[in-house]
Amino acid sequence: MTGQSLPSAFPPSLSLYYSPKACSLASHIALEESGLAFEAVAVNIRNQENRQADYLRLNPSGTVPALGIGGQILTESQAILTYIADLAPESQLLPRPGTVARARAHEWMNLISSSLHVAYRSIFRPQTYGGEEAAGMAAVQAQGGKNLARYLELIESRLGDSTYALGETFTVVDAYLFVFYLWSFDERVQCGLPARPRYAALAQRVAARPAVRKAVARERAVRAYDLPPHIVMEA
Ligand SMILES: N[C@@H](CCC(=O)N[C@@H](CS)C(=O)NCC(=O)O)C(=O)O
Repeated sequence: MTGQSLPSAFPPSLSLYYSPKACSLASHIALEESGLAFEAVAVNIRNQENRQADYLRLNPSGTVPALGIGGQILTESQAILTYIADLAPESQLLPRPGTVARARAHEWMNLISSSLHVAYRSIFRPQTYGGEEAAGMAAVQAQGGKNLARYLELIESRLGDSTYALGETFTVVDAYLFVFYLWSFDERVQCGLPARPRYAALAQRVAARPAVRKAVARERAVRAYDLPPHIVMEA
C-alpha cells in the first residue's frame, strides 16, 4: 500500500484498475451504482498486464482491483467496496456504521474474499497453493472443488427470501456475490456444484440493474466474455 496523506480534494478523483470478469467487477459495479465520477482503466490479467513494471510501480501487489484515490492506491475488494459506499452514502450501498446490518455486510464480504474467492483460486490457479508439480496442483484443485460446493451451499442457505443479500436494498455485497455467481459457470470448474436457485435469482436481479449492465458492457468491450444463458444483459 502506498501513500499516507489524505486526499486534498473532495470528492477525490477516482481511478479503478480492473480486469474483465475478475473480482474487480464488484468494485466496477459499485462505482457505477454510486454515481461518483471515475476513470476505468483496464489491466488485462489474461495478458499479464498486471505484471508489467508500470502497474507494479502503481500497485506492488500486482492484483486488481486497485483504486486510485487522488495520489493514493487502495487495494483489497472489501476495503474498496466499503470506501466507495461511504463516499456516496446517498446511494445506500452499505448500511450505516454501527448497525448490525453493517456488520452483516462485512460478514458477507469476508466470507466471499477469504473463502469463496480462495476456493475458486484453488481451481483456477492451483499452483498458488500446490506448487508447480502436477500431483500437488491436482490435489489443490480437488479440494478447491469440494470447498466451492460447500461455500455455495452455505451462501444458498444464507440468502433468504429477500430481494437482495441484506434485505430489500441493493448493496455492494450483491455486486460482490454477482461476480462469483458468474464464475460458477466458468468452464474450468469441472466439479459438480449444488443447485443454487436463490443465488441464481439474486444474480438475475443484479444483472437487470442499469448500472450493472453499464459496467459489464464496458468490460465486455475490452474482452468479450460469456455470461450464463439465464443472465440476460441486453443494453
Ligand atoms: N484479496 C484480493 C484478491 C485480489 C485478486 O486476487 N485479484 C485477482 C483477480 S480476481 C488478480 O489480480 N489476479 C492476478 C494475479 O494475482 O496475478 C481482493 O479481494 O481484492
